[in-house]
Amino acid sequence: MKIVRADVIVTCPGRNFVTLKVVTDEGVYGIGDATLNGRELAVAAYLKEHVCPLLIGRDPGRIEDIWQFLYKGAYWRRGPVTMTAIAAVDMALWDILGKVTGMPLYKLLGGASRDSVMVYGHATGRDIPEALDRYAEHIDQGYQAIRIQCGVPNMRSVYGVSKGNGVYEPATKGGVEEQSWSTEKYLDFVPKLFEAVRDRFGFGTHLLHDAHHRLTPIEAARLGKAVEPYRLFWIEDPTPAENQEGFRLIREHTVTPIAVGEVFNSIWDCKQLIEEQLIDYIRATLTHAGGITHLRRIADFASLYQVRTGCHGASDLSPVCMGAALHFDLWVPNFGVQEYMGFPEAALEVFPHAWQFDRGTMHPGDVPGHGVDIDEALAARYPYDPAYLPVARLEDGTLWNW
Ligand code: CS2
Ligand code: MG
Repeated sequence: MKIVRADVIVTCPGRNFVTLKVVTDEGVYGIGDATLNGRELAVAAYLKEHVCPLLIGRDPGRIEDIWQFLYKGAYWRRGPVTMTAIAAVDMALWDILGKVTGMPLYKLLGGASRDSVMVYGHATGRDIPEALDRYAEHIDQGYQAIRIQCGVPNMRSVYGVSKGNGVYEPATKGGVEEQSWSTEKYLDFVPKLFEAVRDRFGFGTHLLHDAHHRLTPIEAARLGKAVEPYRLFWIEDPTPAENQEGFRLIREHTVTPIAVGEVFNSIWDCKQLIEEQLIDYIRATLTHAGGITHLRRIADFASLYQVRTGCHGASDLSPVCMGAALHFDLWVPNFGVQEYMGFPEAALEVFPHAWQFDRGTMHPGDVPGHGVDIDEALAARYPYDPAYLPVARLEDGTLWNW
């Protein structure tokens, strides 16, 4: 079997997605997600100009060799664009292998380690009452794990709160939105949010929260310590993780669990965090961390240190990633939780999928491969529509971490 075509499909059914389709001489094809929110065309060009031509004629079954060829062969290793492009190829090749063998991806990896995958939903509100109402709705839908994000009094804008009733989407069209941020106002407020959740709903659900890189290590330590009575499942991205040893300071002060990694693209971004057990969950994804071939290396390394997976699953990772991630989650022995933000209706139509949602858990289905396809004719009706992630500024104007 040989690869005869590799096409990059850019579409915007409710939001932008980039998909790679790899076609073999026997007509079998596989698809992979190559979406990098706000930098979609960089990955599309990397694939079109520098990767797809090098795939033609290769045996799609040599997944590992192609991964190593694209990683080492680039010379300029790592980085979100390179690793997202490699991930898309990898996902497509594993999809082909499943179709050729007639096996769902999770069985190719080693079979199911659980019956279904626990996912967490997103309760957001402009204030505590509204956020609590959304939290209640998620409990009614059967979610066992719920992330809560809320507006902060006297702060003009805030991370993670849906602008309407639809799926949370941070990227904005027509330019870069400038949001403001005050750590002081946030740290004064957010413990009250968690107290309100526990007062109204008790401790029967896993409570998650995303600090989205906004704090310094000592501020993160202060927050972790302050919220220990509310027993969070995790605080996510408490501080930027370029300086992995900074997390030692957080660990010295608090037992609140930490999740990091959605912006990571290789094992090197999290090696110290894992081997020093500075985190409890690794959030790296199939799409941005080199696909199944690399993410399972990260997960296996993490399992040596009792660090569990908590894959990123925002709506800006495509339904292709969602489907493949559910296979990965069903297999991976050190599974923690899977994020599930949902998708615009148009996206679910462009990407037919086998996965099922059932009261806070999901299953990838048992069709061969990862179980997600792309309707190219429908995708062509949604042209790329440039959109950028916001930036955050402190109230004195300093450019901060969004
Ligand atoms: C967030 C994301 O889901 C999360 O944990 O951090 O919504 C993130 O802001 C987006 O994926 C960025 O594109
Ligand atoms: Mg996050």
